Amino acid sequence: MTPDTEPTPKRQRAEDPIAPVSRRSFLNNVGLAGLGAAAGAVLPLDSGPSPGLTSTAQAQTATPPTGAPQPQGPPPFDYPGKEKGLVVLGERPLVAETPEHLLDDETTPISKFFIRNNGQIPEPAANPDAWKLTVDGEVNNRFELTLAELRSRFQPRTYRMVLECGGNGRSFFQPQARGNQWTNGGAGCAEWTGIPLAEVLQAAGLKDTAKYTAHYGADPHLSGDTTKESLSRGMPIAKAVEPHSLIVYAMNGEPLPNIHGGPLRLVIPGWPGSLSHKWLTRITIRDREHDGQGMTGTSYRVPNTPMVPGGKADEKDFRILESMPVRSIITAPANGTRLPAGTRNVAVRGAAWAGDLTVSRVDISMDAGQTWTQATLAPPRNRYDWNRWTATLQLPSDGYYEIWTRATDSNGRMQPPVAHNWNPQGYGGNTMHRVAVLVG
Ligand SMILES: Nc1nc2c(c(=O)[nH]1)N[C@H]1C(S)=C(S)[C@@H](COP(=O)(O)O)O[C@H]1N2
Ligand SMILES: [Mo]
Repeated sequence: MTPDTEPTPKRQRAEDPIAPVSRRSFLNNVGLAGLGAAAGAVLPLDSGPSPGLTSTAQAQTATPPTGAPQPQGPPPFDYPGKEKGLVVLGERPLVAETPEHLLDDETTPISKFFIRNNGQIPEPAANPDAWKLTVDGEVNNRFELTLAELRSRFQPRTYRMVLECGGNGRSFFQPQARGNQWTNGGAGCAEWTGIPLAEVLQAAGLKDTAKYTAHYGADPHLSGDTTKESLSRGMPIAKAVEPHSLIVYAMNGEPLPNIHGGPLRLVIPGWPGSLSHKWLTRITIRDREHDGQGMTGTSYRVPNTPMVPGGKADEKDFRILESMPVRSIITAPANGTRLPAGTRNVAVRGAAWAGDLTVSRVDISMDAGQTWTQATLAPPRNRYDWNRWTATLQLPSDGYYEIWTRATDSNGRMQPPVAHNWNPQGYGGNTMHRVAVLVG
């Protein structure tokens, strides 16, 4: 099995009575449960959601009529140090996403940060300082450094940067794409402290033949087969030597937690999270593109020529997914919020980011995109930080509203209303995010 290709169980979320439809809707399940509890009886129910643009209210078919048992919210996530509100997308390997409303902090706390594993979670290192990293392949001086040596030989940097799973937004594709059904919560923005990979590669001395990296870590394959890698991805040298590509040992000022790859991981911002190798033990420099677990077939690849949704993939026409597409999320109000009658001004907050690019603007709408209000962007702290944004919406009356957000990147590309460029493993699903609110 290749990463992100694990067969998708029909119902990955126990609380999701009409999984295929509601997962593809714009609702996240927490919000859905919230509306169900707060306002289910007054929301219109529609049994025939149209493909593509399903209105948030139609997605409420998940809510049985009054009198029938109301759907329960997702079972609380039970993992040491993690918020109960994270939503489990898979238990083996452990994958959990952060509902958009839990991404309301400027810096995502560790307790709310999403989790994505392809293999088993290794035991925490007994002696983190003695953790060894090997750099070999197309280098003049193959070397092995402990974490303690790494810290003493090189000068650390701290940047706040978005880490985003390559499959973030996958659940918005129709027909359903293979893999974990992320809504928008396969992303977070933490402060990462580490050593620029460029400096370590410079110390190793890249040969003229150096073209591509290959990453290896200590997490056992899900099957327990020691000859197999859970994941082994790589990138062109040009990306590896960007100043923000870090070998990280601290997250939000704390030693990197085991679940996030501690004691040592890569953080390669802007590109699929799978490059940010956890439990990092070895970087091999290659003279050609890497062919490890997650590099071939349709894994982390998108078609050059738009294909028929659900059709057969011609793998020869696929290229490696590099920079992630522009995305914005509404982090407040939470989906399903009920506001007091008479509320006319609604403060809306969120975040936006754009892979290697920057965000040029964010607009929000409360009338299904007929009119848009431009949000105010806070400047990012550093490259690859997200933009926090705020806006105030004026509502003409009480009633049911959907708030939509769309960001535009520095190349003028805007988030589409529907997931675009379907591909078998559902990369690049960056539809506008929508939340439902009820006033009165
Ligand atoms: N060793 C190892 N590193 C890994 C993975 C993995 O399965 N094994 N998953 C990758 C993927 S697909 C993502 S999106 C990120 C998730 O990082 P997080 O769990 O710290 O949020 O880690 C990446 N690094
Ligand atoms: Mo990922």
